Amino acid sequence: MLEYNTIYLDYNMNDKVIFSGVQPSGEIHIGNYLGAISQFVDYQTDYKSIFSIVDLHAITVWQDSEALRNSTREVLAIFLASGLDESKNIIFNQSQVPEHTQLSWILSCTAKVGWLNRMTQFKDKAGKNKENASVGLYTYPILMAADILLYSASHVPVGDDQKQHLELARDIAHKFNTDYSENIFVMPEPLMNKSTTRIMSLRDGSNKMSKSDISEYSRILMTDSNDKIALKIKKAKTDPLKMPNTLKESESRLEVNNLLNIYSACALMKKEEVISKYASKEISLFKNDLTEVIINKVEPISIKTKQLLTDKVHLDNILSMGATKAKEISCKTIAKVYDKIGMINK
Ligand code: AQP
Repeated sequence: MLEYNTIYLDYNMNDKVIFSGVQPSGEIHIGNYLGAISQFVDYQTDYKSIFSIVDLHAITVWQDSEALRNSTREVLAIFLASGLDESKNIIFNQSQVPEHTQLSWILSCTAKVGWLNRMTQFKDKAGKNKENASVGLYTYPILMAADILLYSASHVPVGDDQKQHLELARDIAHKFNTDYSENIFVMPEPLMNKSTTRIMSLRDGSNKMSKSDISEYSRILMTDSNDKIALKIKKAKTDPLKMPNTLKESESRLEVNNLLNIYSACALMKKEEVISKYASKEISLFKNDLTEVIINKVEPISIKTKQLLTDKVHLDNILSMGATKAKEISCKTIAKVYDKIGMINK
């Protein structure tokens, strides 16, 4: 049986608390790792951290049930293999804590339709076919507000694409607090990623690397074999020129720029240093070195992840214990909220 510290049970509103989620909507790629998971590992020392595998968000678009179960365990295994400590943080899958959906409903009665209509991510994700998108995809930002406010998160790591959703969470919190004349919810602050770099698709430097991209050659998975990584980098789109000499030149060449960003993030080297190391060299030479740098980062995590995935019972226990921890906090928030809005809840 897993034992957990109880330090989270007593946290008060002045603590620095982080909430962040990853959707089990496909296999985790190096963009998810560099843009989010690797940074979670740093946050866990300075913040009380709650990391959720947000399966309820994932089903806003169709998910095969077996694939969803596998992805949920895979995200957890990658969290652990990357260095997240399940005894120091709360790590759980969202659907095991029903308070997320309970609060989401209440907040959907606070938020205004006009606020949701402004969300650009819905427009991007639903595309031209928005009449056929799920209602869940439309109301997704309200569930995200519930995720954050349930735990009095003071900080939320956000990339550019999530800034608008965090603003909405703040608007909802402010309106609720004002409507009921009490600061029930903590106002969450954005925590901008240390590296603001978006990792882009290996096939098209103007689209972000994404789990749901139809081309498997658009992304490096955290469980790819070394040969697969080498092949994907070899096939990665570039241009016929030699490597750029300056940052300005690099930024005008989307695909090469993206590969330089990946190199810089994996090797923990300033981008300027990477540019000067490879200035005017052949792209093929740079690609060989990049492959090595990526393998150095991915291989140890991949090996550990695969080991962890052989023991599903252990992984499911971690999720269940994390959910128990999460519920101890979320139940208190729901009780306060129910009381405030006049629900009889004995
Ligand atoms: N390409 C990326 N570069 C940097 N960071 C990224 N993140 C996602 N893609 C990149 C960050 O990873 C975290 C988890 O993302 P998510 O699972 O919640 O959803 P997402 O942003 O929608 O990720 P994907 O990979 O694009 O999945 P699908 O295709 O299912 O939508 C977030 O912190 C995100 O910023």
